[in-house]
Amino acid sequence: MIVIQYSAEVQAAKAAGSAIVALESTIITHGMPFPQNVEVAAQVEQDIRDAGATPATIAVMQGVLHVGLEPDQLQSLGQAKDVAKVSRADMPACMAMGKTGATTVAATMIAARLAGISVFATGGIGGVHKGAETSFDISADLMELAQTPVTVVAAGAKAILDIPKTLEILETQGVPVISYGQDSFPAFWSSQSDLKAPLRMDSASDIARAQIMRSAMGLPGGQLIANPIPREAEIAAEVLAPVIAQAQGEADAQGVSGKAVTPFLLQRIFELTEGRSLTANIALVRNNARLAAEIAKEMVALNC
Ligand code: PSU
Ligand code: MN
Repeated sequence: MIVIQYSAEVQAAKAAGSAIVALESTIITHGMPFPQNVEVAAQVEQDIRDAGATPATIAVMQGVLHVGLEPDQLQSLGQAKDVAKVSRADMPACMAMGKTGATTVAATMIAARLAGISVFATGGIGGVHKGAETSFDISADLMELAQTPVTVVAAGAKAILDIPKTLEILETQGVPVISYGQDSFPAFWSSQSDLKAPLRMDSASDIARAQIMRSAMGLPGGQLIANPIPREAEIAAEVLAPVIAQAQGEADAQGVSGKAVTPFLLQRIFELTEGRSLTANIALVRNNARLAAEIAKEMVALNC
């Protein structure tokens, strides 16, 4: 039997049937350095509360699936060393063996579904890595979107990924990819890319209706909402391209592979941009949290 440990506020929100937004924990343990990781995680939770919803940060701690972390739990996770990064393949093993693991987008979606939460905010999703034609490195996040009914709000996908191939896999898997408020698919640190998103929506209520329609038609899976970074926080694609190329070159030269690739690239880009990438990352996660809260409130309104 799965024991889910809810935080006090998530427990109360579930009892009241009010809006809840799931948050992942890999971004805390592998995506940002301490202490900014804990500060940002707490800030993002507060943004969701300020928008009228309840945050549920998800992680496995000593084998227990936590949906919503108390402040001291968030602190200890943010400082813990050698926390595993758990995705669909490793989450059950992590729980069965009583270990601690930070959840990726895929694992967070699985936990959200188990907890009855249908909206989730993050920074960027995993995708198809550059060179995937030889490495076969394609994130399990993409297949999760095809099978687990959770709407995921992200700022598009990072330019460390092969974005055209990422969009192709999502299309093949039947995942709706919806840009919010613009035609182009946003590129994480930059609000625009030269790729058009397959779908565009301009309101949280349309996004909520589309997810509900998908489920009503018996189609499994969620939706990817690509929410552009606020203009004032973006970094131009031309500035980032050489930085990404350098980080990718170092990863290849050092033989970094598998699940270590994304954290390695993020860390190197942080260093090479002297922290600017992190400032942008924080702005876009907060922006995604606010939109996710609006979608979650619309879902509650439509479902009753
Ligand atoms: N992309 C980011 N920041 C992140 C991640 C992805 O811009 O922190 C994390 C997310 O948790 C995502 C995971 O689900 O990396 C994808 O890892 P992989 O490519 O190994 O599936
Ligand atoms: Mn991978």
